[in-house]
Amino acid sequence: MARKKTILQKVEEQFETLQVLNEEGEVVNQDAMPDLSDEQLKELMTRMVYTRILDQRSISLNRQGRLGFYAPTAGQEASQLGTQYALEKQDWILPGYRDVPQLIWHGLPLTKAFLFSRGHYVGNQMPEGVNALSPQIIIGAQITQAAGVALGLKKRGKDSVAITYTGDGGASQGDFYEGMNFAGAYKAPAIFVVQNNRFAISTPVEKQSAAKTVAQKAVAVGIPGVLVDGMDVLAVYAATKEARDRAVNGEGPTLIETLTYRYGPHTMAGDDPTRYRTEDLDNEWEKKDPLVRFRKFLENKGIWSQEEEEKVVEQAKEDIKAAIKEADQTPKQTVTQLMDMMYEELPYNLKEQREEYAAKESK
Ligand SMILES: Cc1ncc(C[n+]2csc(CCOP(=O)(O)OP(=O)(O)O)c2C)c(N)n1
Ligand SMILES: [Mg+2]
Repeated sequence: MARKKTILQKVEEQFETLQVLNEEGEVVNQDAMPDLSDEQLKELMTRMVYTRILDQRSISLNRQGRLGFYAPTAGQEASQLGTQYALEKQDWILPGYRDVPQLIWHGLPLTKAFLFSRGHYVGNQMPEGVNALSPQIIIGAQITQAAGVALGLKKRGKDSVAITYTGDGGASQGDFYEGMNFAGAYKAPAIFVVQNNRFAISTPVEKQSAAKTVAQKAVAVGIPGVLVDGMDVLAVYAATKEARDRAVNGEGPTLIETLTYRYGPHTMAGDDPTRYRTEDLDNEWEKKDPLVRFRKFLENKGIWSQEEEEKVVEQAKEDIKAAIKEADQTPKQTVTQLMDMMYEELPYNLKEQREEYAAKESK
């Protein structure tokens, strides 16, 4: 006798992966095709190519000792830039440590991104008009903050949303549920993006949760959850655009899970992915590469060429060179500056230390 389907099964089976482009760059879901002009499609490709170069250069600069903390992004471009492209300038980004590309395309100058990597306070100061918090290192902490920022935007009657990013590991944190639950209850205009790259450092997603998808976790808090092919920039864009439209229409938050993969190590601090991932798995995911499939799609449309891509690569290299030079010329941060940035009023023990450092720095 066939066993009756459990409630869990019924819920989980509803989460099909949204895809617009298959691995060959062919449109497999015309209904979900976003309404983007040729220029906008090219802009998306430009951003992905540029970001891939930025990743390669950042890894080299880190190895040369010219950058500090760096979390590689290659493989995740469609998830990162497809979501960001659906935003408006007035929207707020609350990123995790791997989400520097979204900040850059939201207006953070490259120089500041490099200074952030070096732990320089200037890298954490967003320029006027760039609505973003600096990247969160504490896993999951930005989720509750995003719910709060979104509620603030709603109370002020702003036509904007708060978007936040975490990973498959972050989705196991208490903050993740609390933030989504709160935003759902108050219909706050928030978008929660979980970039499921299958690993939290070395812990595979299967050990993270018994749930088949992260997207289904939206059900418990009463908000829509969408599962998206995170290697397909058009699907990611389409899902985020819809989430943003819902949010500004007062319909509340959305959870988006993007299925993706990071090609590189977790960070440049020394983990070795060959110890927790197989070559077969790497190869399987590299076949899904977001740049390869989007390039095929654009070339088939006759709006992209190798020459065009070369220009983007050259531009990226030039910009990076100039930005790292500018970062090098930025005066080193002092201990007193760090203290002054942290406290409006220093506690007495730090006042003493500040005096000591001020004396040393003036020498
Ligand atoms: C609260 C907290 N616990 C542990 C860590 C250490 N840590 C840094 S990254 C990471 C894994 C996060 O994985 P995931 O959420 O999947 O994001 P990914 O790095 O894969 O993008 C952990 C455990 C931390 N930064 N904060
Ligand atoms: Mg992960």
